[in-house]
Amino acid sequence: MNKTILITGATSGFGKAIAEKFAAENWNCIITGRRKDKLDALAEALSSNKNIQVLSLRFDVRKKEEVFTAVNDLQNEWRNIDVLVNNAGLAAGRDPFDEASVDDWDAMIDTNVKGLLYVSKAVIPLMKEKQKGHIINIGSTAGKEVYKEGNVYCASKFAVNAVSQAQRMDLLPHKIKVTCINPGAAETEFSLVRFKGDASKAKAVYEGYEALTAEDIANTVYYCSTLPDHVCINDLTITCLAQANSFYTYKE
Ligand code: NDP
Ligand code: 8X3
Repeated sequence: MNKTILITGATSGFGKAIAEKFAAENWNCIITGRRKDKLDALAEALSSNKNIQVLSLRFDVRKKEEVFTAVNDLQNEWRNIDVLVNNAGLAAGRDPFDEASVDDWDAMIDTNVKGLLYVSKAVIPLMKEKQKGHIINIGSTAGKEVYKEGNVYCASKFAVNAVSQAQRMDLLPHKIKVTCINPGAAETEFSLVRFKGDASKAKAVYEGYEALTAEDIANTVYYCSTLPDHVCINDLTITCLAQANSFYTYKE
């Protein structure tokens, strides 16, 4: 029987690559996000593998009701979720603390922290029922060391790190694994979103070195998900060769 993965933020970047990787490995996929056109296109592409089932759920992780309704309404055949990847997230702006926008702060805290809490809270009962499951939270190097003008984005990823540690302890009695994966810079839509559509500013982030790709992260998530039952990667930081930590990248 196929295993099932639920991925938040599957419409681009890491989430999309994770869906493609797991679908190629014959996992049933629940793909989620806000952009319907992107979800539909991905669902159609994944469904070319006739060995798997694909379900797309459109919801905004910031909206508690939408999250709980989507998960609670899952049909029986979709309630057996083996892996949840809490990936949906964003950086909004990169400004000194005193100049940053409060709306940007709200967007990051609401999505990266509260969204992750809501989705986890909705899915955990399904895993508890079978006393098995794996939650993979996408943190960041920004959750390991704060960098200049990273303020609230970094804070939101420090929170992901803390929540992952807490989940791991509290969910142990239910045999639910919790892994926090902390990527460094990877070229996705991330910087385009951060710089609000400014493509040249976004591109400049990845100039002078070879950044990670979304596929690198998908392969890492797949590795963590397919270890023996008694093995759990608790915390994993992954950067490209040129990046030493959150604030030092060697650029040619
Ligand atoms: P992308 O911008 O390419 O993808 C972000 C995904 O999150 C999209 O699918 C988007 O879907 C979804 N999303 C954003 N807001 C919401 C929301 N409110 N409700 C539901 N879905 C939402 O970025 P990445 O793939 O790079 O980022 C994925 C995760 O990885 C994020 O948590 C990010 O912080 C983290 N990360 C990224 C790094 C990088 O350098 N790229 C490095 C370290 C961590 P839609 O817009 O359709 O809702
Ligand atoms: C995304 C990577 O370096 O922009 O979390 O914070 S970075």
